[in-house]
Amino acid sequence: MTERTFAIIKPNAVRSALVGEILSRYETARLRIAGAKLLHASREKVAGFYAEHEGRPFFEGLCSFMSSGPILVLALEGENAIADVRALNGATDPAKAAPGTIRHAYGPSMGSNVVHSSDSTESAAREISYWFSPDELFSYVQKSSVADE
Ligand code: IDP
Ligand code: MG
Repeated sequence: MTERTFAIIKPNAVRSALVGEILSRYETARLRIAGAKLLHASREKVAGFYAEHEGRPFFEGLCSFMSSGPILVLALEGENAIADVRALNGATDPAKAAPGTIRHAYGPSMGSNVVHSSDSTESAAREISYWFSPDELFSYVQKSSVADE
């Protein structure tokens, strides 16, 4: 089923010049970039995004880290996009992430694990609308080679 999911390239990955590498992995997996914005979120904006984790021991550190610099927020569209982006990103703890995943390749620790992605249909819908307005989202056909147009 064609669906959209939400992803973030976290501040340490932006600072480490990994934006191109990570976007390339998503595009190579036939995911289409439906929305993309570089922004520096406030602590309050991040806290609202991660509201489900409020009260957990890592919450304050997570909010500080995620508001420490620019992030790239993404809406990604494709067949099974939600599960596929979770699989490409890998397990939350980079030490447990499977070889070949983004977190395995680049994640230094659980707290700064390079990328985020939605874990369900419901969270994908909530997260996309939390960061994007409808006029910032686009659908188009992805070609397997560069179109002569
Ligand atoms: P997910 O990003 O794989 O969906 P969640 O459990 O939703 O993982 O946690 C959100 C984020 O909070 C994680 O990506 C990670 O950066 C951070 N986090 C989760 N658990 C821990 C922890 O035990 N220590 C430090 N950071 C954590
Ligand atoms: Mg999560």
